Amino acid sequence: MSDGHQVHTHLVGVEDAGVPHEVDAVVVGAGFAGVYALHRLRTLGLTVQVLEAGSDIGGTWYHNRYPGARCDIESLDYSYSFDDDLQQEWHWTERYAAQPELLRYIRHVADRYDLWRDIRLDSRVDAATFDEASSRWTVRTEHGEVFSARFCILATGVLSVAQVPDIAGLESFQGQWFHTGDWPHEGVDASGKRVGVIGTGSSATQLVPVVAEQAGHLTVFQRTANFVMPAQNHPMIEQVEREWKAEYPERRAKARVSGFGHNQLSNPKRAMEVSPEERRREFELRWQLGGLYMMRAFSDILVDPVANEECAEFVRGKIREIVADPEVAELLSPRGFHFGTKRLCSGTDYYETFNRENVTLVDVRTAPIERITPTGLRTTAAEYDLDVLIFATGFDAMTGSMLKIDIRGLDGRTLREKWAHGPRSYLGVAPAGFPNLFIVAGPGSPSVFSNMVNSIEQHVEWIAALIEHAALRGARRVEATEEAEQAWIDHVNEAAGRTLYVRSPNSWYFGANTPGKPRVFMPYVGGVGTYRHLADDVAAKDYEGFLIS
Ligand code: NA7
Repeated sequence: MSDGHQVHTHLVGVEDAGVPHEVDAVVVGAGFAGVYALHRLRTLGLTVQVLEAGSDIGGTWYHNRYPGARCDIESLDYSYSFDDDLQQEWHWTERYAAQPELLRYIRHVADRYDLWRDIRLDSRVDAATFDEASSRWTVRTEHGEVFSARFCILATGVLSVAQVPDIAGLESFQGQWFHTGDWPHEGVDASGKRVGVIGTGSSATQLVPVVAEQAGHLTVFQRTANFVMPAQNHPMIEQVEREWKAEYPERRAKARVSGFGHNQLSNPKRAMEVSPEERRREFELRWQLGGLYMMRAFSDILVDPVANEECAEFVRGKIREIVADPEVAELLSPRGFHFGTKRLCSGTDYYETFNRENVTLVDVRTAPIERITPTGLRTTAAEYDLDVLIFATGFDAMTGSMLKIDIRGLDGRTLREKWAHGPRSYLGVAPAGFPNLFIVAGPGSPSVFSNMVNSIEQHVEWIAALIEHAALRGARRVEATEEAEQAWIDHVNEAAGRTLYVRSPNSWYFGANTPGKPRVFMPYVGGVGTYRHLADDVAAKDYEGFLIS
């Protein structure tokens, strides 16, 4: 592994400050999206500067280092497809790669395609302004570096702004506290300690079983029980890898036109058209396949409340089978929202962990957290002494990373003003009023409803093609129209309206976990294949809905 990137990570010297570096495109963020955007735009002959806030590339897989962190899409799917040599050469050691392996992979990609020299680390972007006279973006970092670029590409990630809830007394806590999305590099020694975890989403459900093994005692503070599928993770099976790699062209093609951008088996049948025995068999099969496969047990799981409840009850039955104490099993059983409408979790031994002597589940819905104390945490019902407190409390999802930047488009209007009532953009890619600005895999696109790497590749390639198209026409400005944007928003809402998501608005898909955020359903649920088709159709019609001048 080359460490060549360090050569390019210098903080700007005083002599650089304020003098714009001219490039064709600035890419903000060096996760999977930013790294590929750099590679792709470079192949067009563009000069590109990637600006990354973190001290390494990897985005999500750089920051989320908590024990147990791994992806919930099989790695043979959750990986770049743009170069067959890359996908043939790389060997994943597990069915679902853990965070360190994903980080190694993305660093390997940067090495392999000589990307480090155009990536600046420790360079958080805090402002981007469109200049109408030159049709260029001026992008500033927190250190005062200034870049002038024709195009600005936001590859800032959808789950990258960690949220610590505003609970009174945190500053008084004498133990150590951490957020899963900002985990210390040296790790956290929980051995023998009294550990508390707040939250029971994807991060917590991966972390809890691992920490339970080390901690003296672990207390899990649960506000909402989630559906947690067994990941059924295991070391990579040689034959699976061989077959998958032999079939890569077909498998990638299938993923691109599928609903969610991967190769998971979808059952086209409706749940209630089959017998109770067949339904149970199918749910059981999905439980054994593990991870997110349950979402595709029947075609109407996310549409028909009756089908959905059948699935939910099957999972609750599993919880009752696994968890020895019936009261704990009931507390762990999700109720009050439809299966899958809060992000489905995929973990290993999550429910089993609550059979351990050193693990306690505390319901903070009926007895909410009152405050953090110097020695631990107090709910309205009891006090808990803790040495370590872990916030697995999620992110300001989908828009947070963009709205942290002072982005100004036409007439000095900020993105924050434009998105005051929820994110708006054409195809989830281009906000009207912000020429030459593109968003990768953000709100209004399949994004978190898909295999992110697949959606990232689709977006980056589509954006690159649009930039190339503009360049061939000698254009300096590419801009979505308000009408096209509105029609797209209508379509996004109409697609969501056909599903059960809109009936369970208490999720980060709606921004419900972030105080003061507008409650708007953000991702596009029409399907990855449909989205690709619609985006390609726009391109085929000479980028209908864009003004290119
Ligand atoms: P999530 O899925 O947003 O989960 C956060 C959890 O933290 C969830 O259980 C919340 O309960 C809980 N939470 C948040 N604030 C509080 C307070 N104040 N008190 C008690 N409990 C709280 O974040 P993750 O990091 O697990 O996962 C994010 C995504 O990453 C995931 O969906 C995957 O796509 C990958 P709530 O449900 O709001 O009642």
